Amino acid sequence: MKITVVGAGNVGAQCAYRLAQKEIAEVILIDVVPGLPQGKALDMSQAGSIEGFALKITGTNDYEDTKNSDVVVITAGLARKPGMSRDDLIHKNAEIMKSVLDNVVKHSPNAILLIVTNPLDVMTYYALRITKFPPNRVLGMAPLLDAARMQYFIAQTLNVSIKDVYAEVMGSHGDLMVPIPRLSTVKGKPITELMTSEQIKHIVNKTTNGGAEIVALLKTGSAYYAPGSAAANMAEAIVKDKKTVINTCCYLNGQYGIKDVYVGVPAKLGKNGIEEIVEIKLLKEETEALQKAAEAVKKLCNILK
Ligand code: TXD
Repeated sequence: MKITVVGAGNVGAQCAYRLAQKEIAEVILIDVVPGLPQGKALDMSQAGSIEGFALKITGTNDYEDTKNSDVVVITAGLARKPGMSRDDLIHKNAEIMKSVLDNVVKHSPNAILLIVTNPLDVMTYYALRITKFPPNRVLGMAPLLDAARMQYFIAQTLNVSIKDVYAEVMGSHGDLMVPIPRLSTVKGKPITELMTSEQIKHIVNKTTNGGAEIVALLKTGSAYYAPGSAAANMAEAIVKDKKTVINTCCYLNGQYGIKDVYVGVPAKLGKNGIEEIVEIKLLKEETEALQKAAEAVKKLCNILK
């Protein structure tokens, strides 16, 4: 198995490093900057001696080396600066995505694409249009990260282990994210039974602004440890054919009353990419929030037409 990570910046490098530690596939790290992926790949390979993994990691600027990849994770693109929304990145990142995708289609026509570049839902849709791959082979990473953030805030508020917390987060990766407290639990108990509505409101707010909080603190660049780990976990689910349900940015074609757009929903991931979109029974207001997010993504996608 071969996994290519496009973009050897913060998220791409963390993703490649986590993949190497998992020892599930050969890893290729590619970037436009000469030396950057080569240097990072060398550094990671040498860490193998300390961390106890032995796996081929290649850094390159040449797509020839990515040939016949099974999974391609795309992190190439600009990251947000303080005060910027994810949507502000749309034109520049679409341009970068276009050049990356042309190369990926040429060298790995059967790959499953895992998009990470922002604005996530729009870029994933754009990738589907450019590559003309079937929708099960084009998916995006964000809801898993958003759920991890919500899990962290719940664990902090209740003073419990993050490992005991499950958070349900759907919708788009932005202001119209749809965290669902009713379906978020600590060892099976909904958080709606464990905290006040004020606390829940605060957690929902913190989750929606989770990325911006880190951007403001870092001042240069955006989050990358959790995003890189999330992308690696999803790639692992695909390569190992795990059939595990992970909230994923998926192409919907009627599910949840939404058509021809990408938003985050639970999906079963395996060797064919998205193997099933899981439809959870939502309350009317939850469905409406999801549909509102989908409408907003659609409007942004139209900018790129
Ligand atoms: O949840 C999510 N989906 C996200 C998305 C979470 C965190 C970050 N998110 C987005 O990922 C972020 O808004 C950016 O759009 C991407 C990458 O973020 P990262 O923090 O890794 O940005 P860097 O460190 O600037 O790295 C980007 C790299 C950099 O090394 C560039 O040289 C490279 O992308 N780049 C390219 N590589 C290959 N091919 C082309 N054309 C190219 N252009 C730039």
